[in-house]
Amino acid sequence: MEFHKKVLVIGTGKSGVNAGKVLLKKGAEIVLYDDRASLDVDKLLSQFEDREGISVVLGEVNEAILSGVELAVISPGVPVDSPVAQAVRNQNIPIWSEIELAYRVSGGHLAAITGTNGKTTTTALVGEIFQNYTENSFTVGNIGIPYTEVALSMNEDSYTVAEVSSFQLETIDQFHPHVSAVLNLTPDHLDRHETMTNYASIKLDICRNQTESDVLILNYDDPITRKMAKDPRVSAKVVYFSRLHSLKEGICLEGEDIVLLEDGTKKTVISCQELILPGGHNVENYMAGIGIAYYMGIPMEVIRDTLKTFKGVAHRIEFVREVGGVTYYNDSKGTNPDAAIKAVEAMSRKIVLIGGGYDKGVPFDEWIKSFDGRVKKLVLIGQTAEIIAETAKKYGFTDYVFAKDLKEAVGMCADFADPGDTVLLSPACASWGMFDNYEQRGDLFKQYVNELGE
Ligand code: UMA
Repeated sequence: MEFHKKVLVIGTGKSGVNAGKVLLKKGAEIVLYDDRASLDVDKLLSQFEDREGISVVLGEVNEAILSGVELAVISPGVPVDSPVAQAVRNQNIPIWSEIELAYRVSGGHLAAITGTNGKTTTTALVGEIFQNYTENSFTVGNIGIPYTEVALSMNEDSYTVAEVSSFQLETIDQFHPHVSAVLNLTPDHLDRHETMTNYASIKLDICRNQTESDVLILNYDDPITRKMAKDPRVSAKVVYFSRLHSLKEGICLEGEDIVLLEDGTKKTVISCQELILPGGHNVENYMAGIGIAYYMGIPMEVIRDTLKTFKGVAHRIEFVREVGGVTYYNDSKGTNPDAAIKAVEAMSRKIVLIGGGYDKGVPFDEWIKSFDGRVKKLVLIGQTAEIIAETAKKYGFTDYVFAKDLKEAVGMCADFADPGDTVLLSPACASWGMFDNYEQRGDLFKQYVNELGE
């Protein structure tokens, strides 16, 4: 597919830059747009082989930037109701998500995973299974590697697993995975999607181009994803996984064993005893990963071998070190209350918890309720610190303090924690505003923890 067109690329982070490179290689002329007027243009352009065919527009949007533009490719972080996206729509110019562009220019076997939590771990697991099956495999998307970064290296034999966020799904068109999965749905990103109904609906769009020969994996234990099977957009075969119920078809537990039931036959996949990652939520991630890999046609032996060795991902309940009998865990990926609840529940010791960050407009009630005697002190940082404190007070939890930044928070935690306790960074909030991303927040946490004396 060639693009002899003028294309507006909205956002110049890693999605925008890689989308731009793909478009240039495919013969397009590109206009890079970013709302940060102060952006360093030389630094931006230094990421491209040469500057031919590229123009840059920064700051406020005016209609002139759309002159001759036939297509826009939008980065996930740019809202679809932002002034630039609205201007594009007003002129009836199609807007593609960066993953849509990648999908159109790539090929091969595609699995796509969405949901509120567990998608990075599940994507990493499926990616490792694919890798153990064929070197011609790719792990892309919200996990941190833009799909467009590697799309042109794919061919019809490639196996790709993409972690896709609601932000990326909002502007798909023909994006069509053979196996898709919606792992669970709890409040997140409501500042952008406004209602849970809208957020859930965008997530289910992952399957809207699938046909009867495709598979949609859904969590039976989650009331929202269970009901999705009835949505008119679902043409794919639905396969449920369940940790809490016995199923006639799908993936579930039989005692300690994870089993896969299909057309009246049962395959025992693995015993939970053989799995490395702790917590019930990880059993769900494993189950989803098994289903996705199996329906992508990967032999069960490859799946099983990978399950036994898979060690999870950085920043997700990641052990950092033990100092003076206190263990430190980095769960910077706990960017919403539900993810943070899972981290609290996975800890076996009393917790000194660091929480707070960017305000996505989600309630913190369930998170505070999950403390339930487990959290002995809460150290609050960021934009949401006051809101969290107010919620905590409502439930009678007053053991909180405020820290001016993450460094001070780590120091306070080291003082509050006694031998036998755990210090956990699991903020229940996005990192934006204080940090570039959750990786930077987690890396800094690990750095400050490693700087603590013995
Ligand atoms: N920008 C604008 N206008 C806006 C907003 C942003 O011009 O209104 C510009 C910024 O100035 C910046 C650029 O857009 O220059 C950033 O684009 P981006 O936010 O889409 O960031 P990328 O670097 O392209 O990273 C994106 C994802 N970021 C977001 O969804 C916010 C990354 O997910 C993803 O790993 C990457 O693409 C590759 O696919 C991160 C994320 O936080 C991890 N995801 C959310 C989550 O997991 O909860 C959805």
